[in-house]
Amino acid sequence: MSQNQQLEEALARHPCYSKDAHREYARMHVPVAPRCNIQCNYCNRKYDCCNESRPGVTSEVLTPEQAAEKVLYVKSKIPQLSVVGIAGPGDPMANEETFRTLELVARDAPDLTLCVSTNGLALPDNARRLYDLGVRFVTVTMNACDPEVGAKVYGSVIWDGKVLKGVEAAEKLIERQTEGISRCAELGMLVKVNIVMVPGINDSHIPDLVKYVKSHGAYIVNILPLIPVEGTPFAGLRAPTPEERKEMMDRCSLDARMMRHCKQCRADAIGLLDQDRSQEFVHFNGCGSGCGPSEPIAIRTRDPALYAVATRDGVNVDSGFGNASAFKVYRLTPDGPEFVRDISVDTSAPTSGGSHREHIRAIVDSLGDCGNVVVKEIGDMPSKTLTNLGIRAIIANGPIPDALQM
Ligand code: CLF
Ligand code: SF4
Repeated sequence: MSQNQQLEEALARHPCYSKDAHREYARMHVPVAPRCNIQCNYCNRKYDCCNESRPGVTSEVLTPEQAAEKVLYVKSKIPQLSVVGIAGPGDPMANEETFRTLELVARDAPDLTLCVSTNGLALPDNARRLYDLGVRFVTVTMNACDPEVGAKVYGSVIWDGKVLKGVEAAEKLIERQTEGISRCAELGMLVKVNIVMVPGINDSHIPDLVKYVKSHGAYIVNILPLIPVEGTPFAGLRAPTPEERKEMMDRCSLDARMMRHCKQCRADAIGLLDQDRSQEFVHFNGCGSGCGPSEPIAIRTRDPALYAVATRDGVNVDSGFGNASAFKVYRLTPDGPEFVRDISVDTSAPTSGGSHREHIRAIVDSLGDCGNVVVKEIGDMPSKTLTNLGIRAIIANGPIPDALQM
């Protein structure tokens, strides 16, 4: 079968890209990507990325190995499964775990179609990599092509180690999104552009935006309604009415193909678009060794914005993971790190010998919902344990503010 025929066949079985497929074929999201590189004004990081997900429900975070194993398990239970997507809970391109997951799923379930959804900031650098991993369906959420409008939608963009804000942030994001869309389209991938319609902010700009993304290679456009979320700058704004949204889609359908059956699903959604079955599988967590499903266990939700810093003097990152006696927890915000709490570790358990594993376990348990740990050094075993639990280990030294500048 030629590559074009393969793509057409995958398209006919993609429940989001093809309306006819959505009652017959199922998709599964694997939540392997907790970190994000921008801040949208409608997003509360406690929840899933709302560029492609319904906010208000947090997902568990899986390791790539757990995700690949879960895919095989779900595939055995839902024969209509045709697409595996990565859509959060943060931005897939800001998480190396995305690529490992795609690699594992492509290896273990080559008949499934791979799909990715991103804010686009890191897409240009990764388009070829995605293509080489077999991804042919990419969604970019783009809410403006005019930086003045974009500045109202995005609080900040982390670029080249700096936090950009306002028009400068929007300019950079738009430049990268445009390049990412073009590059994916040139490679032969089908690009869907999601636009979050925010009345009074970007609604009057949407027709121009649709023309813009179409001219850069978008295959289909999905106009999503804003869902105002507590604790965000857009909490007090209203969602567009169904009539306003329909009118916008009708108007824009003259310029681009419109998706009209989106369900704004969770980053761990599973099943037909109209019939989410994720709760049936929420506690599935294979052992990660590829030996098949193990006993279901609950996975603690980690907050990707929380950083536990190993420090004895309270000023510097000065302890290795295995001998840490105290951590300071910070939340990383666009305005810098905010202190959250202290953690003291019970150091009575031996740090070597047979009880070393329990000692490490005790430290891990004390980290609670932290998605990241910053330490001077870490051994192979604890590092693997953290990875399996969805906690990122960062090696750093010296003053805490310097270590948290990422
Ligand atoms: Fe997932 Fe998105 Fe792929 Fe579909 S969802 S990554 S393209 S497999 Fe689909 Fe869900 Fe709407 Fe997304 S209904 S939120 S459009
Ligand atoms: Fe939130 Fe990042 Fe997704 Fe924007 S791209 S909605 S900030 S997780």
